[in-house]
Amino acid sequence: MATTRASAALAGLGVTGGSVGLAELLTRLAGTGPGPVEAVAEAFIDATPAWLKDLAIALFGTADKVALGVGIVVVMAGLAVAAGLAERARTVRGAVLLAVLAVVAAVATLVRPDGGALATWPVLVSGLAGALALVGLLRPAPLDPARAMADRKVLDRRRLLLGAGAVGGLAVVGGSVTRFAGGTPTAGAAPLDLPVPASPAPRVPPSATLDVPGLTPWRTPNADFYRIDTAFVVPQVDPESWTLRVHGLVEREVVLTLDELLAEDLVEAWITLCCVSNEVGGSLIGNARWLGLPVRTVLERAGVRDDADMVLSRSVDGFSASTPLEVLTDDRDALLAVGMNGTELPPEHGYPVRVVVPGLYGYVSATKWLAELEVTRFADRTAYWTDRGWSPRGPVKISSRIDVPRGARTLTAGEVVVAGVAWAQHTGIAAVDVRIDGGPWQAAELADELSVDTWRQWVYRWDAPAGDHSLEVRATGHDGEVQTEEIQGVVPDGATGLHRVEVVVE
Ligand SMILES: Nc1nc2c(c(=O)[nH]1)N[C@H]1C(S)=C(S)[C@@H](COP(=O)(O)O)O[C@H]1N2
Ligand SMILES: [Mo]
Repeated sequence: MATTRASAALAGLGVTGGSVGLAELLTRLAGTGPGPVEAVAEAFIDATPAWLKDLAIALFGTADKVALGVGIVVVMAGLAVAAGLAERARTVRGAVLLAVLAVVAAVATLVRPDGGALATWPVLVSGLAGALALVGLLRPAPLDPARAMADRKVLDRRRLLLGAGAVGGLAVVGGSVTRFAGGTPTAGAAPLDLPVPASPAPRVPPSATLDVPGLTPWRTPNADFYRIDTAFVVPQVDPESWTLRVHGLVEREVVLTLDELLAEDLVEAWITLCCVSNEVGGSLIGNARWLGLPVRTVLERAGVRDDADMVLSRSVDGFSASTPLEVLTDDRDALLAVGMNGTELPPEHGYPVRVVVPGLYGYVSATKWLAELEVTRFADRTAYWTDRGWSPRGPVKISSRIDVPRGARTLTAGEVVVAGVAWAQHTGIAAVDVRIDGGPWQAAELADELSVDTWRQWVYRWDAPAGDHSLEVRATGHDGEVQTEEIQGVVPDGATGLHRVEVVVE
């Protein structure tokens, strides 16, 4: 009895799913490093050039990882079906395809910063098992009628294998779906005994916030803080064994444990962090109260040599950021942060220690899951995103956003409250203006400025006549810089242009 195409496809799916499931299970049991799914996803992310990252974030926003997860499942399912069909067409052909996939996953595991040669055996063993199972399952039935009895046994064995494979496949799909749908695991972030700051952040006076419904809150709660990173699975860092190594162009290497860091005089500061991939009017920005040790303290201790002009911060998962030395040694609150809004860092925001630097986009400063600071030179080292087409330096560009009214709304004629936020980190916002239908710029009212490192809320009360209208906003910094109208995309160093909202007034 020849196998039908449908059951060959099913066998491919079952065997592939089962062997991925086995590899994940063995990896977890052995504790050797990343599983194959994570390794392949992260290798894919690492191969992502600026335009593709840009597209993924534009299409999926902070759900980019869910999209990648779904994409991987779909591609794997396609390859699994192909392996089943190939095996049916010709014995061993599908098995070779599975073996090649296993080798690809093994290479991805090999090159991961948390992987290595030892971490590859689960995927290789499972790949081999899958390949053998596929051959066994789809082996053509013998033509010899004298072996009818044996045939029955073969069929039973096939059914058994198919069942096992299908269960494995379901387990993988189920596990993946719950993982992607449930977001990232938050286990493992042991609460830290955060000290009282030696230099506390200022209290936020009521005058620093505006009471406008729909306006973004001045302080972004941790749970609402945007998340952007290359980690398909959130790195779990053990606070007990965590160290920061400061090396490179220094007089003496410094190694700091978490206890040592927490015993220092810590500084608390309000800092607005934003992503270079934030489109004009976008939401990849948040404001939090960070607690940490000034980066300059550890740099002073290490003794930076005169020929250095950059610090490359590296994470445990292979990300890196190039930060100009001068912004880490001047008097701004560039922090090795351990606290965010009064608690330890959430796992997805870099637990236990990350960098936060006022005035720079995250990709050149805000390394999460920090592992080391290499004091170096822009001429000698390049950072993660620089290697993928982004600028080596990324000072934040002055910008502003309209939060209310939201676009495409129908409003009632009369007073309409227009409000939003504006930012120019480490320069500060001096003025915000609003323009209706391309007319003259009109001054908006500003909430008080708590720090030049944070965004500022603004409001403009508009006497709205009936009709279709466009609202635009523009910010001016304390240095006199006026937000440009010139439109530029996010690559290579941040978007420019004005945020515009279209409304209908009746
Ligand atoms: N380890 C690591 N740190 C990282 C990144 C990353 O991919 N890996 N992304 C950076 C980027 S591009 C930004 S915008 C900020 C975002 O920080 P958040 O996720 O806490 O908002 O983290 C930065 N730090
Ligand atoms: Mo970013």
